[in-house]
Amino acid sequence: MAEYKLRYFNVMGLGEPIRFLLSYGGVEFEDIRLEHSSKEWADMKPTTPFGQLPTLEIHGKVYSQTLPICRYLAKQFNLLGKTDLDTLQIDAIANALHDFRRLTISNYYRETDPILKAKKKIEVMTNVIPLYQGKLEELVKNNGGYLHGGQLSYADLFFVAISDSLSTAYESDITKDKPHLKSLKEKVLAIPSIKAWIEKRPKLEF
Ligand code: GSH
Repeated sequence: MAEYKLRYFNVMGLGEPIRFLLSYGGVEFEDIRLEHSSKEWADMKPTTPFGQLPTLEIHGKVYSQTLPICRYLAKQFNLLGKTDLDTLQIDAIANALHDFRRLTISNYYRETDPILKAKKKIEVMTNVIPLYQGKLEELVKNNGGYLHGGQLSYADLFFVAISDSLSTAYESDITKDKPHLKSLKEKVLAIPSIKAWIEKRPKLEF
């Protein structure tokens, strides 16, 4: 029986960075996917730590919050850099990526009111996406092909894990015209355990 159980909805979303990390670490996990409007989720919601998913069950105890879960796994797999200051910077980048996804996917792309969505689209396309694309490209350019410290960290895995969702909202490849980001993405996708995960995961839009 898997000692790790990831519970999330049937989208890449915030579950995907955790799935990437578990795959990277070679950890067997149960990938439990719920439907957002299901009775199963309505019944489960009040039993979760803060009423939301993802949660990761480890040896029978349920933990919540994407970034701390990623950070915990990153520690196990040596993806937090060399020094405490490296870790501070890697955490900051991962947190910024979490914000980038929230502003682009949760706030704009999943907006159901068409008038509001059109308004949010202008802000996201003209301000949010160019800002994050530019900042991330600079980081990779100045850090030897990784987001920090010239070596793979969980921030790199986080970026690549959310990049397909970002591309869906952007209606184009999120690494388009950003050669450093593009090559980072290719490098991460070439890691054998990540490659194997991509091949077996469900094919989804975001
Ligand atoms: N701070 C949480 C994290 O980073 O994990 C946010 C989690 C979150 O926003 N979860 C959403 C959710 O559970 C899906 S992406 N929505 C369903 C609900 O609130 O009922």
